[in-house]
Amino acid sequence: MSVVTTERHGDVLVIVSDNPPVNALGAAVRQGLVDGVEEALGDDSVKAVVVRCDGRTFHAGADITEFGKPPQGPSLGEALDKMEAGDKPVVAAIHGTALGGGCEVALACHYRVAVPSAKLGLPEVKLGLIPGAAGTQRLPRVVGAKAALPMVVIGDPISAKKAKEIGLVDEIVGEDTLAEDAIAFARSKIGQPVPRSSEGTANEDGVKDPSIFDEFRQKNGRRLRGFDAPEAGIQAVKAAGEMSYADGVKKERELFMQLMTGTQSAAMRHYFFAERAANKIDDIDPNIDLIPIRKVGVIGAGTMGGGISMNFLSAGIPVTIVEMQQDALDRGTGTMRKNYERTAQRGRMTDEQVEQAMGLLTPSLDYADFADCDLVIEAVFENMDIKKEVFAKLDGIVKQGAILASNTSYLNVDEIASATSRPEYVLGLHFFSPANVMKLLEIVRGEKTADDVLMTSMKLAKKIGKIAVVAGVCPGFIGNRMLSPRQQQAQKLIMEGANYWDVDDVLLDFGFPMGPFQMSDLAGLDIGWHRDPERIESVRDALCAMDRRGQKTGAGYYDYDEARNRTPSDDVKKVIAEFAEKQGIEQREISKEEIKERLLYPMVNEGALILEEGMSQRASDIDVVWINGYGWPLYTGGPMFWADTVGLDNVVAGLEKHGDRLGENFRMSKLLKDKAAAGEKFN
Ligand code: T1G
Repeated sequence: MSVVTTERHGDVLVIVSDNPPVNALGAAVRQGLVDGVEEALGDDSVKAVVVRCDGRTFHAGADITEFGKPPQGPSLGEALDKMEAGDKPVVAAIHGTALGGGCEVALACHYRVAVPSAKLGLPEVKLGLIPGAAGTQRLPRVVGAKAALPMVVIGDPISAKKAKEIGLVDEIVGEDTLAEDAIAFARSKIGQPVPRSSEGTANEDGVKDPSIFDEFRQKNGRRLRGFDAPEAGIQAVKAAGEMSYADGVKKERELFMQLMTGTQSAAMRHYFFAERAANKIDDIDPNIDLIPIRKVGVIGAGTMGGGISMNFLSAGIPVTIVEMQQDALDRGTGTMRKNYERTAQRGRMTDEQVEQAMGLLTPSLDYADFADCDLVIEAVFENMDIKKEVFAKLDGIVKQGAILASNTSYLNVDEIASATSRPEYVLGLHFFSPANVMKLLEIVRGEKTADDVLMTSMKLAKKIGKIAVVAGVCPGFIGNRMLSPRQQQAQKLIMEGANYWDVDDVLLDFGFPMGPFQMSDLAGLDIGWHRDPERIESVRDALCAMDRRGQKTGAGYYDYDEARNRTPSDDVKKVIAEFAEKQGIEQREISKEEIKERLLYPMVNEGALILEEGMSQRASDIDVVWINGYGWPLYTGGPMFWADTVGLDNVVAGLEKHGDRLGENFRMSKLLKDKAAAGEKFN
């Protein structure tokens, strides 16, 4: 059965694609579109054409699984040129998400109609690419360079309403009458000259005011730092105003191919599939019956408890939140309301949505109110005794069959489960702070955690908008366990003479949002400090005693000006040197290359240990954790994909070269060594 068929409705020919799950524009679909257009143009009784899709969405892009393989059948560009060149009106009938190549199909049509819920976008930049089928040349000619820039360079989709406003969509039709409305629209255009996007002139706005391109670069500099595709996107949109259509398409192709053959796009396409693979639990039937989660309980209304609660409230799931003291409870619920109101002020939520969310919250001082919850999450102090006490109490109150979850960031979930009579219903749900913002969720699978409990949690994670990864029970699970060797090396490096600002700069230049010493200054050096200025047992104690407690005191590791710009401090460098001397550590010059290897290679090794111990299902899950939880730069694909691009043999050689500097408890992963020796990769 062909993935593309045609239907006659009087003098209108409808070309229908049905290529689940998202009508990706694979070779068969492209061929089908060409055949459909040729049928329409070759039949005089056909006066107009509609292009539409069955299933959940209009074409959602090129078939990413085809990338990197030899191209087959007609290219999308060829198919679209054929579609646009005819004199019979071609109408795109859009529902779902017309993305990437899908949006380019719509642009090659002479008209576009969409249902109200439809979205249109060019997200190629999120795959390290730019549109490759003339999207960067047609879009500006239809909507102008200014409106095209964010679509091409940021890659977020826009609503059908917004698309109509900027002229990308000609008409919004009935949500349930797309097929017939599109045919009627096409019929209404019979006999009129067809408007071709490639002949549009809206792109002149970028010619009249070329400053829009630099303004766009400035405005988005931070979020685009390190990525190659955004700049290519800007150049392609600019070319649409400066070159003929044909030359602009050539320019786009040249930029596209540079990106397609680059590491960044390979990394970001890896991540696209890695994020989706993380949802899959290899040894559990995906169709297992789930536990209905109608009501959630959260213990603790502090930063974590409040943030965790907001995830469920925003997804329309009622939450009962319990604190020990009324003032702590009031403070917590007040903070949640303030967070929502701030989101509403930014226009990302309406006031009634704020009331709706807060209306689902039941504050309480009594554990008994947890009795009918289907899931209870504790976010209390990170102390095993306290956690076990809480779980034992919950076990006696919460109905049988409910899930009891700990938000612990490194404690042993099996030990916590042992405090209950229902270890099958216990697991870890490790949210990252701020819990209502950070996408990552580590789902910690206890030894006894039941399959339906685990799968329910994974599905629930997606429902509350989290990117979840299953982790095994080990100290720090996946993320924090790999952070630990990096932190240890950072401390060792500065004691051996490395400049602490070089350590930060190496991670900044690699693409992290900031380095460990900047991070400490931001968080405050006095977190967890014993507060006795006479007791100086670490560099941090010394700095706190000097009142250098971080940005909030204007100085920490760095000196800060009123704009919080950081400057390295010789005083701090001296404090570190004195400590090193006291510990008899010989200081030396340390290169940025050595710093980078000693910060990142031990992380890769720890990731390999996690894999060989079965604490993570797959290497790509580790990439998902680090990209979403710790700011590992997306354009390198995550620690394990990055190690593959470095070469595992080079990683092993680097670790062996640094030998005992990696610390006495460093243990080389056998999996890493074996893969390196066999010339294999993690992914
Ligand atoms: N190609 C191949 N498979 C795709 C795909 C695609 N473009 N999009 C989704 N899938 C698979 C996905 O792997 C998953 O598979 C299933 O479909 C459901 O996806 C020439 C070069 C459309 C918003 O970047 O953003 O066009 O896990 O779980 O949450 O200029 O998928 O079930 O086996 O994400 O409802 C540009 C990518 C490509 C859009 C739906 N297009 N897709 O989200 O479902 S480059 C994109 C999405 C391009 C042209 C250039 C989302 C979605 P499985 P899902 P969802």
